[in-house]
This record gives sequence, C-alpha cells and structure tokens, in this order.
Amino acid sequence: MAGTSYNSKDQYIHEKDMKLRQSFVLCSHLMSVEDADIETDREGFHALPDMGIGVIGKYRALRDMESATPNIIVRESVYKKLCAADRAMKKRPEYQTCQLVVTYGYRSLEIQTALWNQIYEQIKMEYPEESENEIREIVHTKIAYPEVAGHPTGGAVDVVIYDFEKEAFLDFGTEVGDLTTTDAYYQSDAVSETAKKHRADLREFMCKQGFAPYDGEWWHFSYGDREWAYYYQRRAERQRPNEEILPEERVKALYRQKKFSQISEIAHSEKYRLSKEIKEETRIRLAVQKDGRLTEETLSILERSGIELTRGKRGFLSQAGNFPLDVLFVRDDDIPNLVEAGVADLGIVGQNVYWENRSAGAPGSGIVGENFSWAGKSKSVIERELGFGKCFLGLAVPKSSGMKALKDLVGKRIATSYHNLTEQFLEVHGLKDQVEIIDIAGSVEVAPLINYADAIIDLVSTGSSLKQNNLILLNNIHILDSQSILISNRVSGNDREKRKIIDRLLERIDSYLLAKKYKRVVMNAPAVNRAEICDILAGLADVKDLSDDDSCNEELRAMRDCQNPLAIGIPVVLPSYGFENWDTIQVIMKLSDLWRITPELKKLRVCNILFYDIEGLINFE
Ligand code: PRT
Ligand code: ZN
Repeated sequence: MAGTSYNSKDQYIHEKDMKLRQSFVLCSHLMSVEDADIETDREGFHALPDMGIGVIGKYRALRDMESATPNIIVRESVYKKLCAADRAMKKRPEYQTCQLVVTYGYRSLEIQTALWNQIYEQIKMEYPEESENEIREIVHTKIAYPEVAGHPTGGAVDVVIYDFEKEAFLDFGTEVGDLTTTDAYYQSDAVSETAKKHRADLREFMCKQGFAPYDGEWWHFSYGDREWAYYYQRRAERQRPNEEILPEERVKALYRQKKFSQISEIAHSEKYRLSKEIKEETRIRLAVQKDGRLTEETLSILERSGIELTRGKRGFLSQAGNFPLDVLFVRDDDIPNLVEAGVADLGIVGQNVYWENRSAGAPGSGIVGENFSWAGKSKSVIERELGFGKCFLGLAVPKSSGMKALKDLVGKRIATSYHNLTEQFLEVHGLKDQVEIIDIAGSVEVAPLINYADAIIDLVSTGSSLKQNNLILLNNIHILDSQSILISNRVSGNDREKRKIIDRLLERIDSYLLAKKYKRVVMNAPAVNRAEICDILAGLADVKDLSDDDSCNEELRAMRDCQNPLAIGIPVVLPSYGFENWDTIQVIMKLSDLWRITPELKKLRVCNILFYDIEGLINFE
C-alpha cells in the first residue's frame, strides 16, 4: 500500500460503504497478527536487477527510495518467488514474451513513518472529533500504519507485467501506483475485460507462489508481512469454519519492518554492488529458423555447446536454463532484420538471406569484381561461419536453350527470389537494363518450363533439382557461395555485459566446430618404429599441410604453440601393458589425413587403428 492522496470524509464514508471496500483489510486486523520471530526476520535482502527479460525492478510511481538505493530491494525469498512466478507466467503462450516488473519493494521505516505522520496530521485537523482508532483507520486507507506496513519489511512488492516484444506494459485499467481513482481496486468494474483478465492472471501467477494479494491495489502483493499472515490466516479459517484454530496454529508474520540504517549495509554491500555490476540477469537473444533446413543443425550446435533449451522448438521463445541465452524461433527471412533492429542480439542464417537483405538496404552498393562489397553501413556483423547449410546461388538455363555465355542473356527474363543479388550481379556485368528480372517466391526452377522465364538464379546444393528440370548452370557461375553464419547486432556486440556472454557462447561454438573437424585416433605400433611413426603423425600437424581450411589455422597455431601434449597433431606414446615391444599411440587429426597416411603406417606395421568423434575441444591460451 502506498500513496499520499486522500479524499473528503464524505467520499471516504461513501467508499467505506461500498461493497468493494469490504474486502479491504483494516489496520486493527493487522494489529491482531503476531509479529515475526527473530529467526525468520534474519533473512537477508536482495537487490533486483534492472535489466534482462526475467524479473526486473524499476522504480515507477513512487521514487522515494531511489536516492537511497537505485535498485529495488526485497527479501531473498521474495526474489526467488518472483523469479518462479515469472517463469511460470512465461509458460503460458499468451505471456511468453512478457516479464514481471517490480515497481516498488522495500521502503525504509523512516520514510513510511514520515509519510504516515504527515497524513495523520492532515486527517486529524479535518476530523477533530473522530476517535483515535477511527482516524488511524482513515489514514491507513491512504498509507499503511508503520507498525503493520508491508513495504518496510521487504516482503511487499508492487508488480506489473511488461511485454518486451511489444515494448509496452499490459493493460491493467490504471497506471501502477495511481491512487487517484477507485479503479485501482482489484475488483473495480469500470475497467475493460482485458484489464480484468490481466489483473486476474497477475494475481494467479503471484498467489500460486505464495504471495497474498491486496484488494485495494491490483498491483500490490506481499509475502511474510502481517498482511500476508492475515490473508492466509483467514483462508485457513474459511477452510475449517467449524474448528477452533489454536493460537500456536495461527499464521505469524515472517518479517519485521526495518529502518534504512538496519539494511543500508545490504544496499551498499559487496554482494549488492557485485550483482549490479554483473547484472546477473543480462541475457542475450538468438534468432534461429523455426522450421526449415537450418533448424536441426542449429539446435544441434547449441546442444553440443552444452546449452539446454527448456522449451520444444514449437514455441516462439525458448530460454536456456543453464546459460543466459534465449532463443527466438522465426522464419529465416526475418532473421537479418530482427538482428539489425536489435530485437535479437544474434542470429543464425544463410549467407544468401543475409546478403540479400543487406544489399537491399545499402545505398550505392554493388558487386566489385567477383567479390561482393557493400558500401552501406550495416547494424550487424558476421561473427562466425558455421560450416553447414552449404549451397550457392547459381545461374541456370534450359539445356535446350543453347545459351552459353552471359551475353546470351540480353533481352531475356531471369526468374529468381533473390532480386537484390540478381540486380547487383547484372549491374556488375553491365546487363542491368538488358535483362528483365521476374520475382517469384518459390519453385523458381519450373519457371523456364512454363515459359515464364528464360533463365533462373536460384540456390543449388546437389544440383539434382536443376537436372530434374532440364536446366544447366551457365558457365558454372557462382553468384554467391553460401553457408550458415552467426551474425550479431553491432550495439549488442559492443555492450560490455552482452559481449561477455557472446564471447562465452562463441568459445563453446568454436570448440564444437573445431572438434567436428578432427578425430581422436588410437593405434598400436611396434616400439622399434616409434620415432618414424611419430614423425609421420607429427609432420601432419604442420599448419601448412592442414591449410585446406583457413578458418581454423589460427586456432591450430595457438594449439600447437601451447605445448599441450593432447593438442592436435602431437602424438602421445603410451606403453602397451603386457606387450613390451609395442606402443599405444594417440593423436588428434583429420580423418582425411589419416586415410592419406594409412599406407605409410601399414608399412611400419601399425595395427588396430581406432578413431573416435570428439565431443568438444576447449583450449585455454
Ligand atoms: O520457412 P522459412 O522462410 O524459414 O524457410 P525457407 O523455405 O525460406 O528456407 P529453407 O528452410 O528452404 O532453407 C533455409 C536455408 O538453407 C537457405 O536460406 C539456404 O541458406 C540453406 N540451403 C542450403 C538451401 C539449400 N541448401 C537448398 N538446396 N536452401 C534451399 N535449397 C533449395 C533450393 O532453393 C532449390 O529449390 O533446394 C533446391 C535445390 O537443391 P538441390 O540439392 O537439388 O541442388
Ligand atoms: Zn504496494
């Protein structure tokens, strides 16, 4: 309960008679609740993070504590229960993209008392003839009596629901903390059906975790304070109407009101500062294809990077339980835009889609030679090539057309779903005004068959689709070689907290990508040939010999330099128990290299060559 406005006595009496008011808790009710034990009151406080998509705390209506502690503070159990309520809420489809926002938590007993005194004086002046008790009740409807107040215990919170997708608070009928209207009453009939539903749902999410609601303010909930104890006490009584509830069975409060001096230590403690600095709740969002060619491999990379997603891929948003990552499932064509707009921090998408999107937005862009270069400044960058979903954008013509060279395209029509890339390609080859582009969304390869186009520009991977439709590549032109890439939003990538998480994720992905290329190979070899065999194996580790894959050379070099006996290409020789003249040699190498040297190894009487997949490879430089 909070707020300092009050109405005239007539209004007060009128309201008091109103049915709605009957559900309100009187100050005298709360005075009858037993105060908390020292034991339960020992529980500490926790500062709510002010960022992220879990529960966060942001002062909104009442800012009287803001200068004392910039973060909203609540009891530790309250924080845990808020997190549980937030998670439970996100399981409901219509609340998947929502989060609980706490707009007020702990208030110092000093502030509570000062506000109480101020209103008390005013009310007393207005109604000099009222009894002390009556005045206290009137004041209590405006501001809680300090001795029974919830916010100073750290157990009471004011909560709203925010939709981070829509970037807006849900409609609750009134603003949080607005006590100038009786529509703040939970059961107010004057608010919309939507607002009523939101109020009821918020109450359900909170009460399922053991919070008590307050009928006077739809946003106010508490745990462990006297109001909470009174609420659950009454509930128990209602459930056992004919039984007497013994004094020791009565629900007691858990927390007492605290002066700021008593908790200021917490507000300024190491733990508090740490939690503010690390912003424990900072999470990053990755957009991936919902259902398509890239989905399986993408999820597999995440899984092999040790990231557990809580929801099946059907959901729109899935949270990793063990890593600060949330995954958005969307159509692949939307991914570059979501990352550009910063709705997602990262995205996994085909280069074809990425460049088609970027070239659309880049002014004065064009292909330079055989390479693409875009002048426009993009809000996203490529972080990694992921090596799957490989294909290329090719130019194909009907076999029977007799077209052999680019100049044969003059006056012809090209069907494609890659308008921007096609246009740039034509421009670079001076054909822009001489060839007509026909945009089609799918089944591009049938366009020539039905005489809708004379050529096509489409993705090719095995080439069987072209074959089936009697098409051949013109000049074997690859307009763009493509594979899936991990892209990031520039702003996210430069944010200190997000960068840390992105780097941690990249480290895991790198370990998976590196491991995927290599096998662990174990073999038995005669000890007499040890040196010769090891030379062959170690010789392979020369970076020059492995240069068919440039992307990993740098990592390889680092591995070789680290003098780690289990590093790639360094053979480890172990004795074979019971066979004194035989060694067991282990080495990590590419399978293709192993096949290349097996004839040599055979000559040196190596036998039992076993090779295994590597799950991952973590390297600390
Ligand atoms: O529904 P959503 O919009 O998310 O998916 P989508 O239908 O747009 O894309 P999807 O799932 O078909 O492909 C996703 C990504 O996979 C593409 O953007 C490419 O980066 C990559 N990829 C890799 C391919 C192919 N290989 C591929 N062969 N995408 C499409 N094809 C199609 C191609 O368009 C042609 O119709 O397969 C046919 C040719 O295959 P081959 O093997 O016969 O040559
Ligand atoms: Zn409140």
